[in-house]
Amino acid sequence: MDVALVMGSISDWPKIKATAELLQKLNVSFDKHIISAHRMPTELQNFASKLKDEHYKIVIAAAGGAAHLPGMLAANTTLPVIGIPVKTSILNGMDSLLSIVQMPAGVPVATVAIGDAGAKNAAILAAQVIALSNKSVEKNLNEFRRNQTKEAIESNEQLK
Ligand code: RP5
Repeated sequence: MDVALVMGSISDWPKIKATAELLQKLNVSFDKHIISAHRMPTELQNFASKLKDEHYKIVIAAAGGAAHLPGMLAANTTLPVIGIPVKTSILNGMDSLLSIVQMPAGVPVATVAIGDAGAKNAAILAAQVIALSNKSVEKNLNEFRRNQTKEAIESNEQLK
């Protein structure tokens, strides 16, 4: 698998289904895991330390609230980690965003936006990394961009 798509809880899954759908559309290989930073700390460390041996190339990690999952995965691997701040009901995901983005120097997490745009951009960003060494994913990404541009141009029609 190229991408490990990790979430902190099954409650995150509906909010990042768009990530999985877009990875699938771009033909990026991935698998899904639930690993809670707080409820499964030992499992998290074991999982992160084996990622390279299992030939993953990049990690996408989604978490909400005190969202320590992306940062703790990043602390235990040198694979690039993309963090998705899950929108929470109490603080609207600002808690998740600040928990994920404000990493100490030395352990980066590439943090995307809260909500659907972030969920989709995580997949696209991961695909862009994979495309550096995968011509077929590069082709799919170029086609995705072309379609997106075409749809935006065509949306002018709706103003008429
Ligand atoms: C985080 O706590 C998860 O990523 C989730 O967004 C949040 C709430 O988890 P549940 O209580 O719904 O399992 O670890």
